[in-house]
Amino acid sequence: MSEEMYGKLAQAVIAGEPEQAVELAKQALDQGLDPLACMNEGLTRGINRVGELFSSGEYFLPDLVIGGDAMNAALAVLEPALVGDQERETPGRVVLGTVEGDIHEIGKTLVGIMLTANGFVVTDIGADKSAAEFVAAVKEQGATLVGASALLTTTMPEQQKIIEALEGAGLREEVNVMVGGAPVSQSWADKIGADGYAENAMSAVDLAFRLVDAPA
Ligand code: HCB
Repeated sequence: MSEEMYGKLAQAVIAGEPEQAVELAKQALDQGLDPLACMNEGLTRGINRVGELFSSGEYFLPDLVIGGDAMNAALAVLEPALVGDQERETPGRVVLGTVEGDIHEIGKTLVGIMLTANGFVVTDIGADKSAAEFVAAVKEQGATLVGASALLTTTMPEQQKIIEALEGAGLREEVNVMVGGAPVSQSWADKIGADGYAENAMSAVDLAFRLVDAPA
């Protein structure tokens, strides 16, 4: 039954049907399915397929938009179940955002949800945010960890600018930077001097615990 539901969730994203995706997400929770599996096996599989269809020229920009809308709408339904009740002491404060020039927000939002679910205090500054905006948020929140997302090869260099801006502000010693996003890799993270790279939201949580030196 769960496989069938994951398939339907994926299909709602591929077809770009936000209302259907929301309805299915509600049904999945009612049926007691694991929200994380709904995310990974259903919605994420769907949005990855949308990306493939876009790459192969079968889908166009509007298809990406409605696929993203469907994913975001269902994610909002799953979010409370993913986050759960927060009662323990926080392992750390994180500033999270998508870099300047880049409006992709789904992956970053998902990372934020999973970090929150694991007790981190997350300030999500949104998408298309400059290095200066990241630094301002770090100062305001007293964060010791930054998560910077980039989904375009053309916006990846903005991650390096964030590291440089933290250096310029004299904050680099106390603030770790983790980078992610579909085109980002460990070798890119090493090249720009980031403290870590995470391939997905779950590995971002593991990495965050390691970087703030707190037990998971
Ligand atoms: Co967009 N887009 N897009 N897009 N898009 C991609 C990213 C392409 C790969 C599609 C393709 O060509 N196959 C491509 C980029 C090519 C490249 O540079 N290599 C592309 C393009 C070209 C574009 C436009 C330029 C299209 C155009 O206008 N002609 C345009 C860019 C606009 C801009 O940003 N300036 C554009 C626009 C859009 C939208 C707005 C229509 C829509 C986003 C909607 C939204 O976010 N609200 C969109 C979408 C949906 C995609 C795809 C299909 C899915 C992205 C996504 O949400 N993935 C994507 C194809 C793909 O990536 N497969 C396509 C799902 C999430 C869960 O994965 O990788 O974002 P994720 O995040 C993971 C992981 O990377 C990691 O954890 C997350 C959770 O597991 N992670 C972090 C992410 N950030 C992290 C930060 C950390 O610190 C740690 C871990």
